[in-house]
Amino acid sequence: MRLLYTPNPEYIHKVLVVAQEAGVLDRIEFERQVPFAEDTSIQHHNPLGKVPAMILDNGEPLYGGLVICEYLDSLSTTGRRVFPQDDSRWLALRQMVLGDGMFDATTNMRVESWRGPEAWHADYLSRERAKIMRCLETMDRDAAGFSSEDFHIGHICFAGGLSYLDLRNPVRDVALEPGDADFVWQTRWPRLAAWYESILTRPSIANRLA
Ligand SMILES: N[C@@H](CCC(=O)N[C@@H](CS)C(=O)NCC(=O)O)C(=O)O
Repeated sequence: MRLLYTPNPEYIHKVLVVAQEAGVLDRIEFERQVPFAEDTSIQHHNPLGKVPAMILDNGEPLYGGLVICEYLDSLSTTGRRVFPQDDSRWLALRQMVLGDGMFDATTNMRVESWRGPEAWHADYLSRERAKIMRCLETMDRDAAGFSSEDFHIGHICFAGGLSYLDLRNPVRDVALEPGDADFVWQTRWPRLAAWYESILTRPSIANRLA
């Protein structure tokens, strides 16, 4: 199978973490694609023009990062599943959407900020900023219930979203509200930050590939 993605070891790619947890990393051929580059061909496989996208061994495309994650998990050779199949599934999936949704809001804020301040849609930026803040608040509350044995797709998406926010930090760069120019999420949500620090040592998370 072939994975179209944008390599960047500076943040945590959820699909790569799941592939490692499932023991299927060596079955994947990697293809670098940059969605906003002129020469990208992602749209031939994914009409949405987004990475990650995957071409399965039978030639069928699969897209949506979370769908690719669930597919890779279904191939697991390790006896471990990061998509729980029991009643804990719904909390894990809700947390998956929360972490991934924060990633999306961070991307939206960053892409809008490319226009330059004179062309910004301040109301749009403000809406995306508020989503990031509410997600962090909710993730911090959720982190209070995490135990060191737990590891599922929700944790992977929290780690992916937080690492991306660390890398891009559009809240700081756009600086809409007082205090945003120094925005560091770890200062405001130390409990979430402590959990994040602990998860960074897990081999599938520590090994950033790319
Ligand atoms: N949460 C989504 C994120 C996908 C996503 O937004 N990827 C960005 C990475 S920059 C992209 O390809 N954007 C291109 C576009 O929106 O046209 C997923 O996992 O599928």
